[in-house]
Amino acid sequence: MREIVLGAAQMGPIQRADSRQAVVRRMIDLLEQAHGRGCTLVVYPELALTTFFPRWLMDWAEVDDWFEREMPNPATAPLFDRARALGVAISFGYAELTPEGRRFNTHILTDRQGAIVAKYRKVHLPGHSEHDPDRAFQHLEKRYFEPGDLGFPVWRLPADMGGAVAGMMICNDRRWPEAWRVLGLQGVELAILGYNTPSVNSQQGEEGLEKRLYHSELSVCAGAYQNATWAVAVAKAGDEDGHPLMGGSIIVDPDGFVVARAETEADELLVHACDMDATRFGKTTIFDFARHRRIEHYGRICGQTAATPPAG
Ligand code: CDV
Repeated sequence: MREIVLGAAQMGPIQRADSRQAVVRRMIDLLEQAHGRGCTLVVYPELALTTFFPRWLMDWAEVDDWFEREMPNPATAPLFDRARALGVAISFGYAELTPEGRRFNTHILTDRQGAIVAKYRKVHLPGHSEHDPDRAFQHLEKRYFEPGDLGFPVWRLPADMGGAVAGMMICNDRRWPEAWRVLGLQGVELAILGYNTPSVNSQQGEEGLEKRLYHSELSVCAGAYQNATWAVAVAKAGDEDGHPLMGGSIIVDPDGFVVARAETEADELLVHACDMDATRFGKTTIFDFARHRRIEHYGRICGQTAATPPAG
């Protein structure tokens, strides 16, 4: 058995005025709970260190305060130190400002010795880049971030993490089967994902929380099943300065079943022992890609963006 005892560390809301230090203390609390329950990897949400700031239209001078220039840094070092001391790998999202001045929505993964072994930059940025008066609230990810430039890589984790093949996505990526399949084509066994999803659709207020939770879960369960991979999807949830984010964090098995689900919109830990060998059956039967994929018919997937229905 190649096992990862996986902790999904859902986080409750982070207010605009909360310091990184206060947030890191909460992350360390979750880490210690996870260690107490035997976890070898703990996954935190997208933009785990701050409020979901893309809801605010800000002066550029203020924007960079929400970004990290290095990782780890003085605010996050205590989390890395504690994770290293406990022998627990961690994965979390943050806003990255590169030395060249580029801004990305980023997620990293460490090994159990606290070294960063993997970095992903969000590819599918939702929202808009200018103030949109028709929305109930703003979602300015296209303003503050560039689309990720690293693609969807996977990484072979060390033996003390089951030698698992891990990949990462961030939030909106989970709704795109292309992202899952690119990971699937590299043999992914654990798909790691964090999210900040408003409880309300800014363009369709009547949509309702139930439908939004369903779409999130549907996407993750389908992606896991169709690529025969474990998946973990971790929310930042609750009311951030009057803006509600949904919970619904889940761990999903390679058959697409939810094996653990959050019940609150607060800091909450889910734990499940994930056997990476449980991915083998799906990968060698119905989703044996080498035998069954028909790439001669998939050209449109990479050849066009917009749908082109026939004239009529
Ligand atoms: N942070 C996100 O990417 N949120 C989106 C919003 C736009 C719904 C999501 O897909 O959940």
